[in-house]
Amino acid sequence: MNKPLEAVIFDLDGVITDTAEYHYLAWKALADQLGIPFSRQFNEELKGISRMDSLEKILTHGGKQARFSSEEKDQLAAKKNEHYLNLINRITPADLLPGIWKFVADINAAGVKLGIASASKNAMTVLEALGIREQFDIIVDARTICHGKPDPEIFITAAKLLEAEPSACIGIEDATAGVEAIKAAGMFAIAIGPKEQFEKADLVYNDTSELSFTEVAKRYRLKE
Ligand code: B16
Ligand code: MG
Repeated sequence: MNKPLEAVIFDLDGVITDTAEYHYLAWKALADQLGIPFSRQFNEELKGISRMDSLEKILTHGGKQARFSSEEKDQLAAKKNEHYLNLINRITPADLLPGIWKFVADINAAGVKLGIASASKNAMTVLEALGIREQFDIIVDARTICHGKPDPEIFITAAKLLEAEPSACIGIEDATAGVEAIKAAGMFAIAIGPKEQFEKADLVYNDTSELSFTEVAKRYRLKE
């Protein structure tokens, strides 16, 4: 039997809202301009990965990593971010993924703490546009950490700020790198997405509409 649950720590993009699609569109536009093939399948490798690491992966994928100076890479990343900011400008509370508002409210009602662990430097803007920022006790984003997912730093930092034991926390992610980070932090991992992609997760749901706090708390409690 596990310790009493102290906190639930959410990834943002792809779990709370579908900004993952906007990241895809913005990277695809940049890759098209650079003449680099960019598929949805390749995009999966970028989920949860920081902006600069994503750019490096795209350039390497296209065999163009040595073509740009570090200033030029900064400009390419800034261009992608400008496009992304234009896309997220249209976000409203209606863009919360199905079931998320109730799931978060049920966690709050149970007296369990809530945190965000997002690799995005735009996390605060997105949470505010969704009208859900106030529901979270703490927000850790890419600006406050040194190592990106799959390093556990972001989840460990979130647990520390919440004054919770990592082993008494649940982390929720839509990215393979994110689930790896949660497990490396010593937490119970819930993945959102296809089961075959998330062998390391403790629980996998196809989409957020399946999240039920009663069920999740039960599965967490029973985990060895
Ligand atoms: P930004 P998450 C991650 O957010 C995204 O999954 C990833 O695709 C993106 O490259 C990264 O944030 C950086 O985002 O360019 O806005 O700083 O899923 O960890 O909430
Ligand atoms: Mg994500």
